[in-house]
Amino acid sequence: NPHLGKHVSVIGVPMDLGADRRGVDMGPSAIRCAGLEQRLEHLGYTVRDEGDLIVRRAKSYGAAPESNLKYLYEIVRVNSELAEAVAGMVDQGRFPLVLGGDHSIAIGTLAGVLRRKPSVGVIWYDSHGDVNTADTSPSGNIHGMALAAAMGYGHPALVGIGGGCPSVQPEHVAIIGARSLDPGEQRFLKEKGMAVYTMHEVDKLGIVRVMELALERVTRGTSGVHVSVDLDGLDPADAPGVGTPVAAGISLRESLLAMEMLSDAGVVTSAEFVEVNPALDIRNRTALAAVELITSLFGEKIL
Ligand code: HAR
Ligand code: MN
Ligand code: MN
Ligand code: MN
Repeated sequence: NPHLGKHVSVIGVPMDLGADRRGVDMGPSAIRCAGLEQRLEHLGYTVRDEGDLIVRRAKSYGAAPESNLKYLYEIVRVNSELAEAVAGMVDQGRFPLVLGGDHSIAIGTLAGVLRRKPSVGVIWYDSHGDVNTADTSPSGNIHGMALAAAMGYGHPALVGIGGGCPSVQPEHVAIIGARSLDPGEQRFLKEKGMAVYTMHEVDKLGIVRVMELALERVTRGTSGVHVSVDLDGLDPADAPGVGTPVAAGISLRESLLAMEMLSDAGVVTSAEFVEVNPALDIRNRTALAAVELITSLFGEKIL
């Protein structure tokens, strides 16, 4: 898989403030524990583990007295560091592989990527849309606002992460697996004309057709594709260790096929795997699923 390059940089972001729920901060450790580095090396990649960013996790940190956004300023600080780190990896010709942590870290990953590739396509694999803003969010949890922020919508501190980098364009995004969208999110998605492959489309068309359509969408007019996998996109039977499970999701089998199709397309330039919560998991099953998805994305073949 020459498109991915031979060199991968792994960075962990033990962030749980965006979910306002403990445990998801252990995600990077659980994914490493599940054998990530060895599996990638076995595929012929040179892996550099850049370690974890530091997240100051205390009730008092990062509160935003002027809004309902929980832990806003600590989330902004960590994501700014992440954007810096990811941009550096791109500069060095290394593939950025980001391990979460809650999904709020996608803001930093995408800011870093966008600074170097101003028109990147985005696959958002998730049971949620994550297109809330402070005005529409029912929870104030920033992980439910990550995609909107990356597109330039929401609190200026979130939108400004990465120092005025370009925004993700609505026509360059494909959301896959959606089955829990808030009313404000439904309005946002329709208004922006976004490509949302909900479970209705996954069931009706099948994952193969959905991935073909999604790939068409994210590769037209873009110079690379970022793959953002929220493990709650999978069915809770296959990925029980997530903070906000939603029933009737995409199976692990379908998800592996989706990753294989992304790999075969040869367009993926960065990726992140988020929302693994070992405190809620069963024998690290969700982290193991994440590693299987990652190796499939990196071109692993059965035969
Ligand atoms: N839509 C809800 C909110 O914004 C729940 C979103 C949270 N869950 C996630 N995101 N894991 O994908 O509060
Ligand atoms: Mn998400
Ligand atoms: Mn989700
Ligand atoms: Mn364009």
